[in-house]
Amino acid sequence: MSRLVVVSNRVADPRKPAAGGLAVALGESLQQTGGMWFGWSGTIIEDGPTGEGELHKQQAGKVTLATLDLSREDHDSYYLGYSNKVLWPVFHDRLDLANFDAGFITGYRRANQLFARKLLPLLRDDDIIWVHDYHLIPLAAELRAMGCKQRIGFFLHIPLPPQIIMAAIPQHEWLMRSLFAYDLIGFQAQQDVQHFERYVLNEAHGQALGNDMFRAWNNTVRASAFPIGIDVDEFVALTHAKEARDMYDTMKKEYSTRRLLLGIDRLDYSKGIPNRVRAFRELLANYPENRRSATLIQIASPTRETVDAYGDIRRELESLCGAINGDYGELDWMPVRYIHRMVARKRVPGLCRAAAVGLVTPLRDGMNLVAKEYVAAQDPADPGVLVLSRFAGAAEQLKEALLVNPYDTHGTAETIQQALQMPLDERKSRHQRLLQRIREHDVHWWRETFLEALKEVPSERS
Ligand code: ADQ
Repeated sequence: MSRLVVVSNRVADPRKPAAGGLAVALGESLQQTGGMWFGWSGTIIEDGPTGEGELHKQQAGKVTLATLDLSREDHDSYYLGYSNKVLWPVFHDRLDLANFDAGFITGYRRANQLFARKLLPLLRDDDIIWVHDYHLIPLAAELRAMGCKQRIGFFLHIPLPPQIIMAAIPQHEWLMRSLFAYDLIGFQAQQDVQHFERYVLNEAHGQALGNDMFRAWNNTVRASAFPIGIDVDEFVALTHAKEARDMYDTMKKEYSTRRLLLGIDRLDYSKGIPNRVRAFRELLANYPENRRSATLIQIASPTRETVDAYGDIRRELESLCGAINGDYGELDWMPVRYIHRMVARKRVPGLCRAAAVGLVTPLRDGMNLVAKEYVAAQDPADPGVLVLSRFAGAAEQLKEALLVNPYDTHGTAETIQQALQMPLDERKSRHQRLLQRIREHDVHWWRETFLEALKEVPSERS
């Protein structure tokens, strides 16, 4: 059996239970065949030379963790710069937030070359390599330039933007050409594959060969949708464990006469949190029966705080929540509880189960796992309702959720009201179908289907 090599910006120790669903899924796969997980160590060397970084190797059961330090300059231009000030905003359709500083692309290339140079000597001939996410788009091209012939797959966790938005990135052609150094590209949604196809046909003047095979720049690649899922069994088990039950009991007691609406996100501008809060304000304004009753709990964990756009979204949200609480709050009721912190993973299912409405309303999202976690945590006998943005990848699958356009404040408020009033029978039948869908396409399905496809895709190199 060939060895699996996973490459991602960050590396997690698969033996540690706290790591999230994705880390568990990849770790599990690595444990099965024995494997290697390669990425940045998380350490930044102040004044370190650019394009250099010490390699650390550590054994975690059957898995080798191989990690690299990065110099401050490489980290800031590759990670904070090109990854998070160019690729993240543009791939989420936010050209207005992109900063095309010329130094960023230099650092991004340099860091990817460094990754390739350090990874190459660790590889065996029959390894299967699986690269993750936008930080590492050019990694296969760099490896190929150094003679690497192994199969390499790539999974993009965020959306691929439409051709016309992609084309705004000064290096768009180089990025797309780099993707053709892989054997298989996995996207979250069918829509991403369509965006890829449009780009290949219209911008690269390539061909769609059928069966998800594409040809451009003298290379052929397969590009398909592999929607990521959660570990449903693990999440259901977590829901019944003590921490989650305690959380559920506390919430039910505290809000015994009230209806809870819940949002859990990283505090990222792509998640549409201010739009959600505005829709909630409209709900209170238009349907006064919800005052003193419906309560929005918004948990937003800090993320990428050194990037300016993240400070701006934080200030916007704080002022919005303050204004609603000022306008509608009573001595014994605050409409919004905004918590700028991470909730312990084991408590998340309890919170989800206590909420009558799950609000997952990103302006753009590759998939969104919270939507699936919310469904998994519900009591099938009395489930809550998922309100889901049509712009999340998850909307292609979760058709029984109430889909909204998060830019449409009025429409979203109307849909929240519909969710709050939905009869039990309808809630149950929608939930049953949703649960079935997330079970059919769980994280194990995602990993196995991707790796199977990577092994089978015709490759011109090996
Ligand atoms: P993210 O943008 O991080 O991931 P998401 O899919 O929602 O988004 O996953 C977040 C995970 O972190 C979930 O498991 C959630 O429970 C947890 N989480 C988020 N905020 C939290 C908080 N405040 N407290 C505790 N836990 C919190 C990227 C893409 C997504 C894609 C995933 C996986 O942007 O579209 O679904 O990768 O591919």
